[in-house]
Amino acid sequence: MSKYLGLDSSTQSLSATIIDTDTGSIVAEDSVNYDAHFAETYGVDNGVLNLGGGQMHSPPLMWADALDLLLTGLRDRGLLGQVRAVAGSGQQHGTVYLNETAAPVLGSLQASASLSEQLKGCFSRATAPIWMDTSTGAQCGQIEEGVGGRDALLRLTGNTAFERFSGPQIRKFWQDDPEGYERTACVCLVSSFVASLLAGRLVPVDAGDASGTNLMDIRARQWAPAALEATAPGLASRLLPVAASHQVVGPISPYFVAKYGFAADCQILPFSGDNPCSLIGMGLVTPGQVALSLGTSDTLFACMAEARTSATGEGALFASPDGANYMALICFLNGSLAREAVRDQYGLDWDGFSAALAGTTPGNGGGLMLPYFDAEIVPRVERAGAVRHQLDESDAAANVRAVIEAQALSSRLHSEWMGVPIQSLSVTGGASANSGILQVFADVHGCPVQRFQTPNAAALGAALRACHGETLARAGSADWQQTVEPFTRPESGSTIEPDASHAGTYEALLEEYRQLEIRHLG
Ligand code: ADP
Ligand code: XUL
Repeated sequence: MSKYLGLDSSTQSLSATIIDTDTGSIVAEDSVNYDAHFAETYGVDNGVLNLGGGQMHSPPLMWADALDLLLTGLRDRGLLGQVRAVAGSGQQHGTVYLNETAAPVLGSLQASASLSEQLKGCFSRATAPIWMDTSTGAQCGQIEEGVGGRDALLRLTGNTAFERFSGPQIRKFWQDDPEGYERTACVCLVSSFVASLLAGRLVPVDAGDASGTNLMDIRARQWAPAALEATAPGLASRLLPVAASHQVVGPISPYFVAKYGFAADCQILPFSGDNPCSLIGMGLVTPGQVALSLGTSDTLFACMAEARTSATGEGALFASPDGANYMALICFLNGSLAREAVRDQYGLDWDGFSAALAGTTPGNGGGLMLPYFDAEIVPRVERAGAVRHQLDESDAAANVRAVIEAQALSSRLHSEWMGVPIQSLSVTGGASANSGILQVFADVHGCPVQRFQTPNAAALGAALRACHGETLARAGSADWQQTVEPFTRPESGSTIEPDASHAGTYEALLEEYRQLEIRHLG
């Protein structure tokens, strides 16, 4: 019996993955969609309340109701009694504001009532701002200034101030509703709020999710006093100390034992953010391992040994929940957006697109494109507009190659700051079905590319964290690579090796691309 439960409290749903580490298999996956069950009760649309002025919130009581509902379904399938430990993932950055009654209520939950019935008096703010909130621009500037500038905050916390991050949300609450802030005994993140329900007491934030607050010293993995002071008065007393991600918190609350049949000694671990959990769920526990999701946008996840930052604050830096490493998260907005723009401009389907790629040569005869079909996040480009350099717009095939080479070159160029040579690239997402695209990424990065599938990397990563932490506590040691390996194998036969004969071409093209970007973006 070695079953572990990973929960993922995301923007639109709460999901569960149960793994069996004896057989190396996923034994259950389940999900509760918020709109489907709670749109009427809580008024959410896509899980969110749009309060106007860029304020995007969610009701924490809805997350508690979803937990009761999800566990009811798993209990009825007889799946919970053998679970040794639970860990979880939460959408990053969102903040939950609890008053002083929260701790005692959590400590005396009764199985005869629901979580939301018992918790409804425990909030000093009815709703929680989440990562989609863009109302905190002014606070970002104030926090950066408060710690000595943008670069100072970047060095200290690993990130410049982002509107969606927790610190700016907290500062805005203090400014807009000082009395509400005064009534706040504890500020949780989404992750630590759900963990607290399960443990029946206030559970600290782990270092992975704390990295998304603009409040943590990224190297010390502790709250940074200068950042707390720049954010809101008395904030230190409203936060529990940052927890080590692997440190077991204690047994599950008796509420869940009585109601859902968990074993009384089932252990709870601190939850982490969805991106840090996904890093683990994709098996990235060794520096230099990188995953690339080729979806609507292209998102690169990397495991790195040191807390490096890009000089311009490109990408986000989080502590890895593996306890030792760090993760970089880099979002290239123009992923499938740009690939589809080219495909459609030339009236192709994906087969025609692939044929065009196959019929052109690496380096594209020097024809380059800056693929900003939409405003871009990395590098920062405010205004949409693709740029062609020595590239004939009427030549469909050359434009197909140009957009793919641009994306591969850009992913290499804008991950140089990590200072980690990319050893392997695991790709997922819709466009990973296209072997021609993957060959270009392999050649440009000079490393093997392999396809992998993880239905819910965040929930799987949480379950793997539960296994690792519980094993460490029980047996005294646990190995990360061994823990993740059975669950994160690439699709067999999917590895694409780089073609060494193109290495020189792409080294030269990388420099040309760099210069082209500098000329256009300064
Ligand atoms: P998201 O989860 O961001 O919505 P997906 O990972 O599901 O996106 O990817 C969907 C995208 O995959 C589609 O929009 C399409 O552009 C792309 N796609 C699907 N098949 C191919 C293919 N053969 N070649 C290139 N791109 C493809
Ligand atoms: C990352 C981010 C989102 C949220 C929700 O910085 O804002 O990915 O974690 O998924």
